[in-house]
Amino acid sequence: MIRALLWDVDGTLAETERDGHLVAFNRAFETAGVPWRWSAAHYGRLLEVAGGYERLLHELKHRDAAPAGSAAREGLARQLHRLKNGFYEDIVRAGELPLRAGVPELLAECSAAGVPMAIATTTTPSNVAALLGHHLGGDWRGRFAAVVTAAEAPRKKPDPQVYELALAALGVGAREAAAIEDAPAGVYACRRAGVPVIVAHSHYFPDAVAGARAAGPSLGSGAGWRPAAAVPGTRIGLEQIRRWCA
Ligand code: XBP
Repeated sequence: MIRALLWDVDGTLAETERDGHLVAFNRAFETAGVPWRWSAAHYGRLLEVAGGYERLLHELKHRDAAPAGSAAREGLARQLHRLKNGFYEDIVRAGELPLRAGVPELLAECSAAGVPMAIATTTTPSNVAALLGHHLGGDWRGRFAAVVTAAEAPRKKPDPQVYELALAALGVGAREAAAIEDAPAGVYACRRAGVPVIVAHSHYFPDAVAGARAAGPSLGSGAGWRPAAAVPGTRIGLEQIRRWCA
């Protein structure tokens, strides 16, 4: 029986990669006087590298215009990442990153039913605080029994660390929780932690991922899911998630 729900953040709660991080990275490049910008397609490929700082370092290693020494590259990546996270917060506060369809309803359903929830993301904690503070208000933390981010789980997905820490904080076994994810790395992390996972595809991750209990286009619709949603209703709710995970 599923007793707790674990939430990924980027791509799952909101389309943060396409509409948030990518835009913010490009603003950071401009501000720092870096002579390149990332296209939406190039960023999609870069998402194979987990972590914004790591993504920047990867890019710097492959750009002729980047500093030659590793210490200089790391310094520039740190500066750009700090700038990017500041711009990301600006974008959130400007209301440009709405929660995805079905997310507010499922959050409210869990709270009303007394089902504890955790955030399980390897993004920077300030990004999580900005997004959830904007949408859920100043007491957003109180809605979650645990919040695990890159600060607590430095080994990024697909490493299972973030899910293992979330389960430990909640005090539930892996099979007593369900995770909501969008990306293959998140699904692998869940599988390695033994957590059943439901995938709501996002802009950058539209394809099926092996090992998910169910996958579909949006928590806001019962249509297009595999296996098909069986609980009547216009969105994916707890009862449906429990059936998929049973
Ligand atoms: C998403 C990530 C993050 C974000 C950028 O992690 O890989 O790196 O793309 O955020 P998750 P940072 O799927 O666990 O939410 O720049 O803070 O790393």
